[in-house]
Amino acid sequence: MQSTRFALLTFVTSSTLLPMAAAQEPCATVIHEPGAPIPPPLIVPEGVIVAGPGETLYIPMYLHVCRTSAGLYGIDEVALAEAVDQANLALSQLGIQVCPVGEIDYIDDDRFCPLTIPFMTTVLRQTNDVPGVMNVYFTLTYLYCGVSSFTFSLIQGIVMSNVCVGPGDPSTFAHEIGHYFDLFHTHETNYGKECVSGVNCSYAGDLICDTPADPQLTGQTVDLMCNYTGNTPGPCPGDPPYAPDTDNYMSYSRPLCRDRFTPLQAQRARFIATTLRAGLLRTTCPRSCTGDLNFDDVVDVADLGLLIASYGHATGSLDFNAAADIDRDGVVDQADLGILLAALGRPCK
Ligand SMILES: [Ca+2]
Ligand SMILES: [Ca+2]
Ligand SMILES: [Ca+2]
Ligand SMILES: [Zn+2]
Repeated sequence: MQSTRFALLTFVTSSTLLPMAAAQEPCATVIHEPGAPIPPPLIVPEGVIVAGPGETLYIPMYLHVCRTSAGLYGIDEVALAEAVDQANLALSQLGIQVCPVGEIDYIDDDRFCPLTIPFMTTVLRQTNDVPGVMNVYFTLTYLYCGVSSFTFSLIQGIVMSNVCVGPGDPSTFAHEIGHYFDLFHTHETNYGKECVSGVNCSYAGDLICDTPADPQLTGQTVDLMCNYTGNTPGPCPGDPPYAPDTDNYMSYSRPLCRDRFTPLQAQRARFIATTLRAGLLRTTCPRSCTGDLNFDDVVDVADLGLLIASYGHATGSLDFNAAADIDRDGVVDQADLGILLAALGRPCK
């Protein structure tokens, strides 16, 4: 990756950085949400078989694109497809791939685009979400580059800022998807600070032993060649100074420096994918045929059940399922039911 990285860095230094980029929080994902119980540490059991090497885990992902009420400022479909490709390139290190399913759900609402009020992130993630898949919302925001959910988070789903994708930031989307499979920031301190010596690596920091202790990187402590330039002393007695991994996707290093998940991060993510997120797992990318609302490549009574659960609901209602609105007129009604019934019993080809 070294030569690619150098080329990308050259690209960024010779072009104009977004003026807002420096002030924008890299990631707003937190383990301990206000008012929620502190989750117990997540430890992958010793010797657990998570999946065979090379066995890819496929995760269906429903994409929602926010625009203003006038239909402006939505991420364009080419940029969106590139963001997904970039994420999958990164996620291949985890043996995980995300599969866009269904039609893009456009949400035209000035509350969400531009997204300027933090609470709207919560409201947005409960808007038009499709059950049984990973929901990802792209919008214009300068509050953060992305926010995700752990398996234990109260509100599920990912929100990505339109300005944190593309050639200048090929890593934020993968970082947020990493959180979705319970990968923590390498600088996480919810469970205590990880010693530079690594002595407490299994129960402090990110709870992962092949990621070195990280003092929380910033653009100020990582240079353009991705070297750590800080001199923060380690947090434990006898610790040498920090020597963090500036390449790690789950750090706050420069977006162009992040190009690595470690083997133990892959083990954690695959363990979570095959256990707590097992309901999302597919053996291949779904075909997304008409009427297949749960993306299992067959139109059957399960899909009918999903449509009925959302029946009569319009966009904005908590029970509105964007996938059940087959004709995409903003309401799940008789017309959608008719389309599904006509397809009932058919496998997706
Ligand atoms: Ca660690
Ligand atoms: Ca189905
Ligand atoms: Ca409809
Ligand atoms: Zn994060």
